Amino acid sequence: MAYKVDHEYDYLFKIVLIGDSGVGKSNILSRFTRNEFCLESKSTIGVEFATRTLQVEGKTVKAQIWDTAGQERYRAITSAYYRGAVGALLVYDITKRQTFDNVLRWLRELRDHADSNIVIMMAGNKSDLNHLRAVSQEDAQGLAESEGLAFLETSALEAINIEKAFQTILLDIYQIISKKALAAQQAASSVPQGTTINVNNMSDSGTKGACCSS
Ligand SMILES: Nc1nc2c(ncn2[C@@H]2O[C@H](COP(=O)(O)OP(=O)(O)O)[C@@H](O)[C@H]2O)c(=O)[nH]1
Ligand SMILES: [Mg+2]
Repeated sequence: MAYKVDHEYDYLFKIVLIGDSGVGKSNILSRFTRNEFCLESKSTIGVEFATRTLQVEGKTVKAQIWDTAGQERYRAITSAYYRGAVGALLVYDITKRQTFDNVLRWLRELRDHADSNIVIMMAGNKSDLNHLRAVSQEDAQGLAESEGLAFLETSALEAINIEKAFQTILLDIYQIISKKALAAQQAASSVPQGTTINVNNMSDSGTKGACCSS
């Protein structure tokens, strides 16, 4: 979802939270949108998404961040969850190796269900529990590089890098979108006004008459 509207905000970006159950997705969301943290583990928070409006490169951007509501436990995330998402925060727990090993599974899930241009940030959460660390920064950095992901370690508990993680995703999305808008503008202005483009002449394309009649 990347709509441009007139009031309230310039852009609305849908971002999805993914990763194994218990890694801290819901607390990352509550930290970012309400500056709250909850030590008790509640599998289902119940909200589908929460929003926060912030400035990105002088534009007002409304981030609409979707939480799984516990569905990841049952591998029951539906494609509706991913539909229209322009960003993803893929979270693992630095104290649980299995949650890091599953990052590749979540990436496959994204490739199957989400837009191929989706901006992905991998977050190694619970960085406050360094004494229990089971995933090194080097391993994570290596995976991020080979998969072309941005990467940060975060702590929802201590509010470390939560802002930065979302700011980075939103900035990347904004830059992709403004580049696209610029390219579209340039393409439009490079066609002299009043020129007729006859689609039916493009007979080799295999799309003759598919969308236009002359
Ligand atoms: N120490 C620590 N615990 C965290 C952090 N983030 C979440 N937790 C705890 O991890 C558990 C699971 O968090 P939750 O947000 O429900 O994970 P979710 O299943 O991915 O949504 C809860 O007990 C949280 O309090 C963090 O950054 N540091
Ligand atoms: Mg949750």
